[in-house]
Amino acid sequence: MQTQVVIIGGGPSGLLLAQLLHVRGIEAVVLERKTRDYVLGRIRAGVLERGIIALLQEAQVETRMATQGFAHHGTVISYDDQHFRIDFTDHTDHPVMVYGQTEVTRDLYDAREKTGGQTFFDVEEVQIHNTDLDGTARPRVTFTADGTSQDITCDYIAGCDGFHGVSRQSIPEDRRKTYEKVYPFGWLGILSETPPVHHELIYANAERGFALCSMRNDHLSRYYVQCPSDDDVADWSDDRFWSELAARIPPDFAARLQTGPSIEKSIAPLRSFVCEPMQYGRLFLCGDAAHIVPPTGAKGLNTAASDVHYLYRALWAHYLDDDSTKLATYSATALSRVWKAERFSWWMTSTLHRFPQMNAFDLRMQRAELEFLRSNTAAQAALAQNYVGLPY
Ligand code: FAS
Ligand code: PHB
Repeated sequence: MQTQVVIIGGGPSGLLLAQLLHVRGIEAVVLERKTRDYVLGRIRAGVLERGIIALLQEAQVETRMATQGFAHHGTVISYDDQHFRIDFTDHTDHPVMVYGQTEVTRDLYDAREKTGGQTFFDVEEVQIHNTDLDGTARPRVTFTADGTSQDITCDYIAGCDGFHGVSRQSIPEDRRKTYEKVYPFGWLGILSETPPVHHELIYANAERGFALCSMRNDHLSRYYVQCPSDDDVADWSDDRFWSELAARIPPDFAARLQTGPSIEKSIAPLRSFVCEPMQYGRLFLCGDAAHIVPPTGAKGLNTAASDVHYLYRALWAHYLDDDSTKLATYSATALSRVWKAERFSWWMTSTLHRFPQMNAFDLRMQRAELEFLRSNTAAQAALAQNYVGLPY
């Protein structure tokens, strides 16, 4: 087979890139290791920055966001049983949109199917060939689908296959450097068909650990509590979860917490990770294939979107204007914003979580950070600008 772009990974990065390229008449083939239902079954991000919302519009994706999304103009932060609100719109003129990653991915799959673009599901043994630093040769991707071996020659490969994919590993080890910080805790998350405890998100720093109150809609709540990284989700009954959550949020919120059975419950590890560079010849990495953030700043999906924005514009300039300068500088351009998202996610995680090894001084520093945030307009503006999304 021949095509212009092979996209490895049918998650939000891969699908958004495929849709944007389609709108510009650029052909892409998507390879996804799992089934569509499996991909849609993963409960992940919940908050969209203005950038990904604009990209979905540019990709002509008919999202249900207008009817099922919720604009949030601020968030609540609590510590030591007190809480304060940070107003996004006051500081940035932008809200964020609460609309689950699952819904974004569903909208993208629906759009993909309408284009008739080729998507292979359940692929196995994906291998990348013919990539070199100069990008002289046209790369090839081999894989098996339905037991049949396939071989695609293309102009470019977009590695959108997440942290455990093949793309990053296909860059020779001596040509890539990785940066990593593994946090000494994870997030236990549940989904419950209960009304959210508050109409905006609550980020709570409590003596017993971090908690986050989020939602998907008026009758579907998403909650998280910090837990030891080696905890087993089987040890967390719903009752234990609800009592732990209630103990970590301010009493006035805890008093109106509506509990119910969990319909999804899982523990996600927290890490910060970046691979440099994000390209090798004609292979380009997007999203979790290149970087991971702790979800505290709601930057994972949103930073994948900014990578896609840069790669889409670079491919568009190449194919339509014969200008390959953006392709040559993709990694540097994307990494400049990636590192700012890494910083914000690390800062939110460091400020809101209780680390096992914190001493009395560390705790006072954390409280001073939160006191400064509560009392200083510039500090709140800085958080708001990062949270709604730095410009592309
Ligand atoms: P993804 O991992 O979503 O998609 C990669 C796709 O590639 C997958 O469908 C995978 O099956 C496929 N694939 C892998 N290897 C392949 C191969 N060899 N061949 C073909 N296909 C292959 N972000 C937030 O902002 N907020 C959150 O609350 C949040 N929670 C998260 C919880 C968990 C457990 C995880 C893992 C991530 C979470 N994230 C969160 C981050 C998440 O939203 C990612 O940033 C987002 O999914 C990135 O999208 P992709 O880059 O498309 O990667
Ligand atoms: C979510 O709703 O899943 C969510 C919201 C904000 C975060 C992380 C997760 O920072």
